[in-house]
Amino acid sequence: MEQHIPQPKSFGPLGNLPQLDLEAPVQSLMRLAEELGPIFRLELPGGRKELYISGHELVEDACDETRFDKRVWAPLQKVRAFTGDGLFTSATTEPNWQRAHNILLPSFSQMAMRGYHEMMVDIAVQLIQKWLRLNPDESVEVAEDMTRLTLDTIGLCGFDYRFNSFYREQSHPFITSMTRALDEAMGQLQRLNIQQKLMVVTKRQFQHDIQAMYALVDKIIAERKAHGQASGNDLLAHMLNGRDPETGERLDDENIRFQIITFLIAGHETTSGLLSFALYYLLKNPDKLQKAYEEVDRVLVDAVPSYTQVRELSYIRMILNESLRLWPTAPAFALFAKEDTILAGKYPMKKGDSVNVLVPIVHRDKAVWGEDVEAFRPERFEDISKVPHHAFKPFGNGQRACIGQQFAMQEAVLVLGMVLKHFEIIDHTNYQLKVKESLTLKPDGFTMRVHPRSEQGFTIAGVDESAQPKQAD
Ligand code: FDE
Repeated sequence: MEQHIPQPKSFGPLGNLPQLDLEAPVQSLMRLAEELGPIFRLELPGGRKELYISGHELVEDACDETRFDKRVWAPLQKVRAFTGDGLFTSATTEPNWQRAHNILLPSFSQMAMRGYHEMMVDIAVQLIQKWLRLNPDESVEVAEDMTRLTLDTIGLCGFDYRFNSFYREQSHPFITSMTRALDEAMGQLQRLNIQQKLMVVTKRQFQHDIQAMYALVDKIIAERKAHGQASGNDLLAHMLNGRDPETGERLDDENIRFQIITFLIAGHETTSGLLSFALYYLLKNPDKLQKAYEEVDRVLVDAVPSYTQVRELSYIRMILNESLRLWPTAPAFALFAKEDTILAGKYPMKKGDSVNVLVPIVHRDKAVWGEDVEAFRPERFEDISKVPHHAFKPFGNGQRACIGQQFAMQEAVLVLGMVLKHFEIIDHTNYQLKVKESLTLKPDGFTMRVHPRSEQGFTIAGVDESAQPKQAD
């Protein structure tokens, strides 16, 4: 029998727009879900109707890849202006999605992570050194420094390019353009068509930012080609040399440009938010912080961690998973029905109809996670076989799930481990969580203090020395 789908009161041509806080749309959707339940509908300007789901049964059914596929939903459509048919913003049926997926999958396997380790350490050491040099009364802007770190990491591991963010007060010009373009893409979503047409200056800026991003990326590609394509073992080398094992085809230069921009966007905001939330939760949960200190002191016995040691930091990994449960930094994804179907045996959907998954609410479904969903309890992830994976989707779903998942986790475990090894972290402002939204989520205005934990073994000089590559070539 057809079921009723709740919808809040709507306001003429604006529809339900007044119910959305434009600065924090995901958090308004979360509140609506708490009010209206696991499925609800909104009407947005321009006749757009959107369905939002957040109950584990509905989400599990919509994650059935035989009946549903990823929809490049409205925000991603806007981002396409500069990421084209790159992995994130292409439909599964576009030829370049499968091609790039096949070519790039090996670069993101767990095995490939060993190859990135030295580069990840290189950047992590820069963060540690910066913090070691702070005076005791200075504080750290957590999300800002984590963004420096994650951007530099994907730049170095991906393209052998150094953004050198720790040596700049202002963002690298590429990031200024990228951030402004992302903001503009999100802004366009909320404007009516007529408003959009009038925003001449904004449109010109948008075009300028896109061209600036292309220019840097095209230069990186051209330089690599000039040095012989085979050089390097990073993502760019794989993009230039790789052939689709199914068809033998390569990626063309335009698509490589889109992929590079995609990885720079996808690979830094999300991971930086993850690290920031994890630090926030540790500050607010001293018993978990204590457990984490014990683990890093036991496992990280050298000044600089080895790849194997990072793999052994299992409690740190649980902390990161629990942070992703409470605040999945990529908070929503969309799916469409490939044929007419009935969602969870209750809600008829026509071919092409879609649903938006509200991940932070799925992650708070008491039916699967228990009554204490708001509690930060990394122990939920202790026994991997007991994790309700169908209700844990911080990396999206199926073949369209995050290709960078291992990369992000490897990097985040390494960095959080090193931070805790070196510093006592201090909540000197008694920070109250405020979540800032762009395409991703992060704690807004979050600062903390860091005090070096020990003099011996990991002074700046010690870090410096062991961070040098073992052999120079
Ligand atoms: C993807 C992704 C996703 C899905 C989305 C949709 O569905 O729409 C998600 C949810 C995610 N991702 C999430 C995340 C989180 C974190 C921390 C991350 N992520 C990270 C990273 C890093 C890197 C490099 C990346 N990431 C990347 C990526 C890509 C490329 C993609 C697309 C894929 C396909 O194929 O589709 C993603 N990622 Fe992520």
